[in-house]
Amino acid sequence: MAVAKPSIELCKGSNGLEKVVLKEARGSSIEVYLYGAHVTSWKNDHGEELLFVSSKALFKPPKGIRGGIPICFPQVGGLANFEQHGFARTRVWTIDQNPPPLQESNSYRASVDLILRPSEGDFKFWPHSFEFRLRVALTPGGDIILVSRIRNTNKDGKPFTFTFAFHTYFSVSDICEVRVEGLETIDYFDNLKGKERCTEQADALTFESEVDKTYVSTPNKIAIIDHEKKRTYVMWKEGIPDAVVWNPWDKKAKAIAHFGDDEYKHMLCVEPAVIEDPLPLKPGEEWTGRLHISAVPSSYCSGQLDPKRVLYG
Ligand code: TA6
Repeated sequence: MAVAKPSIELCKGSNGLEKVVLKEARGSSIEVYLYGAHVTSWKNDHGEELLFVSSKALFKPPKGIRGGIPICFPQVGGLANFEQHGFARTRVWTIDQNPPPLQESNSYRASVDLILRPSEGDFKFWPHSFEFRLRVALTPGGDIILVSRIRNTNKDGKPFTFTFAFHTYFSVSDICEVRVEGLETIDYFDNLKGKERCTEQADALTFESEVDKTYVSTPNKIAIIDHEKKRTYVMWKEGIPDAVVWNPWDKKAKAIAHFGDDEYKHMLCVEPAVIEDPLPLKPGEEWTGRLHISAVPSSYCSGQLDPKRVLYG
């Protein structure tokens, strides 16, 4: 339902978990849970859901929520003493009432700032102090903007390195009718072939089987075209060099927790990430990574809309 002016509301979501709901005047909205600073909904002016969240998603600590935009930090992937994709997505963040000013070229009226600092228990996993600030914003036109700021606050002078991802699950009508533009000719590690390094030969990514690829040093603009819905997601990223493209397909879908067997048909992960070169921070240093996604109508069929115009126009 459209609201007269933007609104920002803290309320209870699934299982009584707290969430912040951002609404814009024309009807678009975003929902972000304090648990994991996890965006679980991004709707356009018509109330259509643009992110995929599994019907089997558990909104219940200590597991992560399957879908939306999980925050992967301090590491992407799995290490022995670590939860898969790090612990940021399974911690309760707090609202940052007084965030440091953020240089922002975009204009928006509805936003919330969240912050995560490690607990005593986290030092077992990762012996470093940090402040992770996440801004979630909704523009008047219905775009979503996420800005991550990670600062090393170690008092012992120790630097640290981290890997990171906005593990974004896009909702698509039919994975077989989806193209991704902007990654052609880019090198990638094929996570299904022992991270073998390859170069993307196709002039656009299309999908007919499981894919799990980490594209490295990618362009900052990537387009995900949902042919059936005539919708293109245009992703701009800054300070985030890599991007993971993942769909589990049918066999892996059955093996994944909190994921419906057929749900792979209606989702695609395109995840802006810092993976190839873990990012070093000395005490006092801060990294900023920005992600801006818009969902635009696209009459892309048999080359009518040239997605390159979307990317480079
Ligand atoms: O980003 C792709 C990936 O690493 C896949 O290999 C798969 O593990 C996926 O993430 C899901 O991870 P999750 O921890 O959310 O189940």
